Amino acid sequence: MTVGTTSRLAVIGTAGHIDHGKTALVKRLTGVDTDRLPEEKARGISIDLGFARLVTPAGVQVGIVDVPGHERFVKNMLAGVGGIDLVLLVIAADEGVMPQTREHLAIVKLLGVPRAIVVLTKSDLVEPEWIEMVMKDVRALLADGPLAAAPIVAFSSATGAGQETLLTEIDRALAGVGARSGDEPARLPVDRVFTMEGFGTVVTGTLWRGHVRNGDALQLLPAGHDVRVRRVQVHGTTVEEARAGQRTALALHGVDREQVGRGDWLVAPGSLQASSILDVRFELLADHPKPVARNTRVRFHLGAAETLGRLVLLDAESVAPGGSALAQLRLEAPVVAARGDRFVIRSYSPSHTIGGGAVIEPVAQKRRRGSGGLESLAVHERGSLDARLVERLRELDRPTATAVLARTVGESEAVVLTSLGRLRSGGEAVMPTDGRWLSTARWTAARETIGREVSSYAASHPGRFGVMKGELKSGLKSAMDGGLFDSAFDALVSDGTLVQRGERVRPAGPEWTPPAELMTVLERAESELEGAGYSVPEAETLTAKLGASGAEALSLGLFLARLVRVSGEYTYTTRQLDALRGSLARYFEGAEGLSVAAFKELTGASRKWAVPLLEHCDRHGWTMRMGDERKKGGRLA
Ligand SMILES: Nc1nc2c(ncn2[C@@H]2O[C@H](COP(=O)(O)OP(=O)(O)OP(=O)(O)O)[C@@H](O)[C@H]2O)c(=O)[nH]1
Ligand SMILES: [Mg+2]
Repeated sequence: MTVGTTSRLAVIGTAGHIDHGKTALVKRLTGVDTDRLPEEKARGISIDLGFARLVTPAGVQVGIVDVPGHERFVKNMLAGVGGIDLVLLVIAADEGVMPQTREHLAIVKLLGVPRAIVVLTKSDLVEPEWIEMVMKDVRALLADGPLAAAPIVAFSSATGAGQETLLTEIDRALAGVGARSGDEPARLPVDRVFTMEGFGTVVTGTLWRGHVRNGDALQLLPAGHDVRVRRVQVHGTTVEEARAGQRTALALHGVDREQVGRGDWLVAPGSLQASSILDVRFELLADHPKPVARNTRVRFHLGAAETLGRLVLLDAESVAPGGSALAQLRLEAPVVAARGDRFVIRSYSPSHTIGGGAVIEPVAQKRRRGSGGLESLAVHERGSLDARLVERLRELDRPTATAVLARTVGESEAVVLTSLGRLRSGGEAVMPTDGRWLSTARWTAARETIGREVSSYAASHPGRFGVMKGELKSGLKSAMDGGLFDSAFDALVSDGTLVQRGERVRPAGPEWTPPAELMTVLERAESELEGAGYSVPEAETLTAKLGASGAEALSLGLFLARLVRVSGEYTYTTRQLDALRGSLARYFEGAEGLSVAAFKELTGASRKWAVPLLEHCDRHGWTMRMGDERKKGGRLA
């Protein structure tokens, strides 16, 4: 069998009560007995998922997932029906509608399986009038639901009666299956894991989204392992690429058999994030016997995963049968979800399906009841993409990449980018740094806060050009994110609102001139230093001599580059160092090497000053240390 790019592919799942003939039906259609476990053979029932392939008369390559009907294995059934295109709801004509017929039907509806065919099996065991009656029951069961128009086919695995009609109906149903978008990030729920000679760990599942190629890097969630695809199979054939909607087997490099299990996800790296807390819309089944309380222990089913946890209602004390509520799922282990994912909720013990719903926030924070924020959740649930993005930007306190925004609102990057462009034109969003977005409100507030801080510093420190950037940033640490500070600061400087000189920054406006009194003190400092030759006084002595504004004047001198700090202890005037540089240049005109002794002679300073001065000369490339001597440095013109 070859799977060409033009082949049409689809996934079909069975559903229905135990012993109603699902596995016999699959065998009749495909020749494959999907009950392969010894225990399944011994007990004559299906326990786990079974897989088979079928090519329909119209040439559609179909992967069939056969599920168990036993009420104890609904968990396994749930692992198989996610992502299918068509369900065959199997009802034995002799028994009619039974408990798991109802439960499986409820699950299929909760998960939003888009197409169904009802197959009345064992038609050979009953009279035609009886079949008519069962059909009526089925019509009543499906009435008013999304599957009300599903065809009903009488069928017998024993005689083959109805087989042609069934295949015709399958082709008719699958004719409506469009190619799923392959452009989105890949996402595959793992429903089976095994090892294969020569290929190591192999996982299978229905590819929900995107495409997977040989050699692709993927992420295994929730554990977070990085893996590489070393072989791709679709419907049993090795291919270059698997696309959304196909039964896919992937041989993986980078994980052992023990590190992968049913319920895990393979996703495009970075496209989804695991979380134990989700915000959801919860719907209680209409035939549930009683309301569900505010805080209920439940089993959460999404993809092929079952996770225990609590369902906490957010906007109601309880939900009545047929009703719904905003709710938070607080789970005992992280799960991998996307906005809009459909899920199923089962009771904890005894376990049976009670409802389900759709994910609103796949990665949520614990919400306290009555703490508000439900309006925002409502926007995320039902709002337009623009509205949801505005809401998301409002919640984010730093410029955020388009890809991250796309992930958190559960839409493709291209669509999100278009919407952001619209929001920018409308003045609701800004892109302060390339490819990162922020709400206009946060952006304006950040700029104003920085501007205010810079102005107030300048006003209270007239002797300084302005505040140091680092000091400003750390002072605002609790008020704004570091990334936001950097972008807002850069923008303020580049648009001329702030003026930066070195590390200091002040508001634009009249030219800054240092106060005259301070300049006088600085001039006194200069003459103190120059009066001492190269044997300048130590920092503390100098400051003490200058009086109260001594330290301030020295720091002004450094900022104006009239003073230079040579070491922790010694500061010189720029003029002194220029002169030193000149003497060195002249010295090297007549000599190759400079010893410490010669330097002492040149400067008239003792070792205490000579050593830090020489080190300063080394640092500036005026001299170059070679053993005990200095050579002429490259920067000494
Ligand atoms: N006479 C008759 N027997 C059938 C037909 N379909 C299934 N059976 C029998 O019914 C029994 C159960 O069939 P299965 O196909 O295993 O039922 P199932 O729905 O897969 O059961 P689970 O997977 O355990 O839920 C078997 O003994 C089958 O031989 C049919 O069309 N006619
Ligand atoms: Mg079976």
